[in-house]
Amino acid sequence: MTPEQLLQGLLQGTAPVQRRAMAKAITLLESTRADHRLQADELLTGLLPHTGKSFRLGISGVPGVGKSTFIEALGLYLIGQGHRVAVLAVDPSSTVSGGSILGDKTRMEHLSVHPDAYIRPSPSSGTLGGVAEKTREAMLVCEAAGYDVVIVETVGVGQSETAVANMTDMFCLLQLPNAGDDLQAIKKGVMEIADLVVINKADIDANAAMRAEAQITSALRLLGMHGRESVHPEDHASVRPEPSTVRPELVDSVRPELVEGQPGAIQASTGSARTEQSSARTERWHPKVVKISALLGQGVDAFWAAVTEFKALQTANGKFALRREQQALAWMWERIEAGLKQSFRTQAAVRQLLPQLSLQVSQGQVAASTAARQLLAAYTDRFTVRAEPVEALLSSTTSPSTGSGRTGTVSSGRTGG
Ligand SMILES: Nc1nc2c(ncn2[C@@H]2O[C@H](COP(=O)(O)OP(=O)(O)O)[C@@H](O)[C@H]2O)c(=O)[nH]1
Ligand SMILES: [Mg+2]
Repeated sequence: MTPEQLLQGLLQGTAPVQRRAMAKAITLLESTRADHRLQADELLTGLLPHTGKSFRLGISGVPGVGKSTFIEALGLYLIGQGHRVAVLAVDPSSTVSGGSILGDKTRMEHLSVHPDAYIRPSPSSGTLGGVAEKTREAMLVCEAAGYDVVIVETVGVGQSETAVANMTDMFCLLQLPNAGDDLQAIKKGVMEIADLVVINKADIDANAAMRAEAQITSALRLLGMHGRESVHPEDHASVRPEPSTVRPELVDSVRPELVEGQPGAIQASTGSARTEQSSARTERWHPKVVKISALLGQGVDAFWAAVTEFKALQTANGKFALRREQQALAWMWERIEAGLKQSFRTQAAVRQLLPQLSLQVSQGQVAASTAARQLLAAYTDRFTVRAEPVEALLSSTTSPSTGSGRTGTVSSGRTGG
């Protein structure tokens, strides 16, 4: 199918045609072949005007916390309310584990076969950045096909929570009502990026759930109090590190509402998800805590009420659109940086220089910054016409910029770049 045919299938196809088109479109987007990538970009450009109308909900939590059980309950609840629900996953470890969602389809027994639900496992290869990119693009496919709630699930692997928070409108953290579970989340910096903390399995021990609620509520208040001074997101939009290296203190470069946390403000949200929102227009969202039992389907309505409240508030104060704008720009830069790094590492002159310079740097013979400058000069030289052979770079530390563009010569004998 051509990108045009895929697009038609997505937008106008009958239900079975649309499902097939979605699967094909996502497979095309996940392909790493260069010719596929061109078609994929054509498809994305065609899709874009039809995207953005869904609510993007991130859900994270340790294995066993009840994500799949909860998504089953929530998905069916939302379908009951007339929504169409897509479930995607970001799991960079799924190559090993075989994919989180696929194995979990048994826990999403009814949702996975429901005509108004679409469930897709995590792309099964690549770095976190690559996996997140594919999921983000799959999200656009789902939106174009008319799914108005897109749930992105992640198990906490590396920085996958941050990646999911940075591609969704709201990020929810599922917690067990155990003492200590919250500490893990705080240590990992995940609590900080949660818009809503959900205590699951409240049915097992109501008292434990209540204690967890109190603990997490005060933890959220502390995180708010110790929030860093306001950093304007635009400052970071162009210098975002790769997700794998994002430091917790930078994660809310797209989360201004969390940076400006004020002491005490969180109290308004303690316990109940349904708080007054009298001055919504100027108010900021303060992360809340809700207790549920995914297994018994209890508290799903309260959860969704909190989500609805969040969405209304964020829309009224302008943060909803702002967050998406910043996500799109941050995403662009993240991909540019990843692309540049890849291009740099595979460039012939760089590959030629890298082993020796790495050795020299590790042995203290060449300063790291000098080596970096030389490598960058060798890399940028490909864009200019030079006459000198690149070997000159190795012997010269004074004028690296006079290196060579004759990478064809120097890379002979080194193929596969
Ligand atoms: N008692 C109780 N058990 C639950 C609840 N939610 C999930 N479970 C159970 O916890 C286990 C792990 O759930 P699952 O949804 O697979 O967790 P995931 O790994 O986060 O996707 C399963 O045995 C579920 O039946 C709950 O609210 N109460
Ligand atoms: Mg699961």
